[in-house]
Amino acid sequence: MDLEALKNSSALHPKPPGLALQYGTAGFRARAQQLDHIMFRMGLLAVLRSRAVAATVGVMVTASHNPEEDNGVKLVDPLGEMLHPSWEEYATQLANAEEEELQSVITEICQKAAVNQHKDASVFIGRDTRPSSEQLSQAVVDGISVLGGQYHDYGLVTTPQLHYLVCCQNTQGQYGRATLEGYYEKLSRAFTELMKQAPSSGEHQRHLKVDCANGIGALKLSEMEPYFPKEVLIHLYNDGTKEKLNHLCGADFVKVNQKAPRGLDLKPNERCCSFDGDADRIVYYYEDTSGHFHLIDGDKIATLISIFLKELLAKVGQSSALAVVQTAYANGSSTHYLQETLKVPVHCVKTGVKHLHHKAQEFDVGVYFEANGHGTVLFSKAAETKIRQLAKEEKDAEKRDAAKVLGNMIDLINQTVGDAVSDMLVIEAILALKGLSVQQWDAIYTDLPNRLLKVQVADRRAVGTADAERRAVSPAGLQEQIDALVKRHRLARAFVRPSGTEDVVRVYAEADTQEAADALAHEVALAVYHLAGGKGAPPQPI
Ligand code: G16
Repeated sequence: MDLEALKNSSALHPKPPGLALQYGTAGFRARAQQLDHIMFRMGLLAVLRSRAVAATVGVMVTASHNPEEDNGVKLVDPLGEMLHPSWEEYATQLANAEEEELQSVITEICQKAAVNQHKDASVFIGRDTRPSSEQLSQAVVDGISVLGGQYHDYGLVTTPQLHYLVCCQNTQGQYGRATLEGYYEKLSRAFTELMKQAPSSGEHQRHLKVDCANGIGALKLSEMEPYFPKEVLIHLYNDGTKEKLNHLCGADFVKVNQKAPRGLDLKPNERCCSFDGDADRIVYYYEDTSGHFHLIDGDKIATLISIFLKELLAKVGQSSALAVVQTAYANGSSTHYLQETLKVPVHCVKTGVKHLHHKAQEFDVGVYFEANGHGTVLFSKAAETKIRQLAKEEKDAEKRDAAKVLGNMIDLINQTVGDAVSDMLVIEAILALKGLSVQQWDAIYTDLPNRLLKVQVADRRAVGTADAERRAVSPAGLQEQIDALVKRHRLARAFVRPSGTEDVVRVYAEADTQEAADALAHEVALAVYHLAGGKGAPPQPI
């Protein structure tokens, strides 16, 4: 380590005095102007991580669903997973070290994590379309360079594309080619194969309206369009040419507000979807002829995929292979349908795809989705090998065909992380293959009415949780109040948790009617406000 060079380079990316940030649900998030030193230091950390694992790692500059003024950084591990939790602590330590401590913190991390400073380091970099992203990714480059790491800057990419590229690089091309063209070709080849099997539904052309949140999804979908089969027509809205990123649009806006995004002209019964700012989440929706908005969120996506995979797995003799992973936000009706009707085991883990991904790895086929539309499917090596073998060698035509469809599904799904583009194509293929309309999909079960709220408090860490975030353990008395409030409503459930991406406490409530869900959410929000040091005006009734 060239200490003089480190000192000089770090001085160009100074840490604002007193600022302390935490590696949260998906990396660091804050106002863009607070992040220059964080980016430089995450460049440093990426080099250390790459040396520790002797592989390429990724750094994605994005704040995903947050407002355009924010930015953030997510680190990607060698197989495209989120950064290993044991390194999140190092990330926080490095981010918050004062200038004079920087070198000793690096040395300490190297000792604790057995990093050989003389090894090669390789980092892939990507960024979203925020105005601040280009400069911040230059700070990442500075951090990588000063520690002698090599980097490849892919520039504007979706977060899942960067995860994919890192995985391809470290599997020597087994997962695919580490280029955007390789990504487009792999996904579109599998999608085209699947669409060839779809019974003609009378709908010769399949139209889908996509709200791109004024983000990177628009750019990348346009690049991919030439690869799509010609009967699939994707219409892009909110492509970033007119409005601000995530402003009144995008998957998070649609999910939280349960209404259509601005900038997309919604016609009755048309199938539409929204991506988030870095295209790793997707939700579907439509408006019926009476103008009623129907949200089809991550839970319904998980359900559709599970139904489809379960049928195919039964055909190839692997019916017990499937499990679903959700979080506390999963609608009670979805969990009930999956467990009681579909008879699939369901597991609940803490918010954050890293937790869902980890749990899903325990199964032969692990479907995981957060209600907010972030998710994917993981196939174990053993399951994939068996499926590929059946697709090639099986004599029974029905079994062989089912294995072929599963094989194409494996190629179409981005197993490294939730991917709005890949998930969209998976859903479009399933709807076409099963001959299902968006209304029929929506009708598989009826969501319990629910409400999500945010409460501003002085320090969100005042709220502590347990049992996969379903119970509050602090501040004292909060859980007792929630329990008492829940008892006043039918089919009710509520929980609170500190956000890991925004400076708020989140409140979720569901009940038998929308009025009851709204009232319960408001009552719980007030309890949080009073017991956890609420800031500003108290939460207002909905
Ligand atoms: C990130 C995480 C998701 C999480 C979301 C909200 O999404 O990747 O797993 O659900 O933040 O987290 P929180 O409720 O802690 O703020 P994204 O799409 O913003 O990167």
